[in-house]
Amino acid sequence: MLLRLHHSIFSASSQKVALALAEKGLAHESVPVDLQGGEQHSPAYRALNPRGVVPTLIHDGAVLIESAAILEYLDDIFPERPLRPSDPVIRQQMRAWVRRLDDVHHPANGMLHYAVLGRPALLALAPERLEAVLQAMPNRRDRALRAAAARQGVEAPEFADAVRTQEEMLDWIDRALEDRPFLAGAEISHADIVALPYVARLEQMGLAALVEATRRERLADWYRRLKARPSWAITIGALPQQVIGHWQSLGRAAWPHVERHLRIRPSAPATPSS
Ligand SMILES: N[C@@H](CCC(=O)N[C@@H](CS)C(=O)NCC(=O)O)C(=O)O
Repeated sequence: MLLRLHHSIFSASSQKVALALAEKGLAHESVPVDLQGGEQHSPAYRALNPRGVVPTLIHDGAVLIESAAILEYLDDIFPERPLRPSDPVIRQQMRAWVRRLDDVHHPANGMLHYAVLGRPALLALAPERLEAVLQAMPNRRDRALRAAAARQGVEAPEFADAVRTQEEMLDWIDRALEDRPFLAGAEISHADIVALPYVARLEQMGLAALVEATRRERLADWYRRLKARPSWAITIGALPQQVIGHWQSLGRAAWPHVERHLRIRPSAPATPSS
């Protein structure tokens, strides 16, 4: 059994698969893909993943793409330590969560990331190089969002939408936890694993107050419990502190632009917790 994960430690989609592998106790080989250097568009990588995105998991030679589908595959092939509820209704609810997070919140997370954290590097590129970076992205929606992040940053209408969308995600999570400890029932499942990287990214961007100081107490408790698991420590929790510190200072500078789009303003100042 050989599992090889082509990924970036900074990518939310990669983190989902890394978290699932960790929760299931599956050893794997790690192959970093340099997203900033454009390695995702190299012919060798695009032969594995035609959309030029991470992650890609290789299992005994089979090439697996799309993080949500990879999570399903891992539970099909390695049923020990299941990450899917056995009740068909709750399992359906879990899949609805995953779909919503992927379709709606993933692009919003990317918009926030690139408008606040990735923009300085994009603007440092010569205009022709920036254009080439954008044109290399085969998916039109991804390309349009990246262009808006680069050209208008926090002033882009897509940025305001993304802030509201991620705030809505926090509300949805908080509400779902009213009668259950995890998003799809009594145990951790794909739903929690897919949501966690997006909540973590808000904190890593110095926006922890959105999670901690808005009286979304069930959300804050869920987040604390997930961060206490060993799977966190070896994935999202292992990101270099130097990078997180840099992200938090960029996030602090962007805070006024985030705050003005919020429905519920945090009750405490947006001090980052590291
Ligand atoms: N639906 C895909 C989305 C993958 C995705 O968007 N990956 C991002 C990182 S989180 C990426 O590789 N972006 C490439 C780029 O920035 O050019 C999945 O879940 O696997």
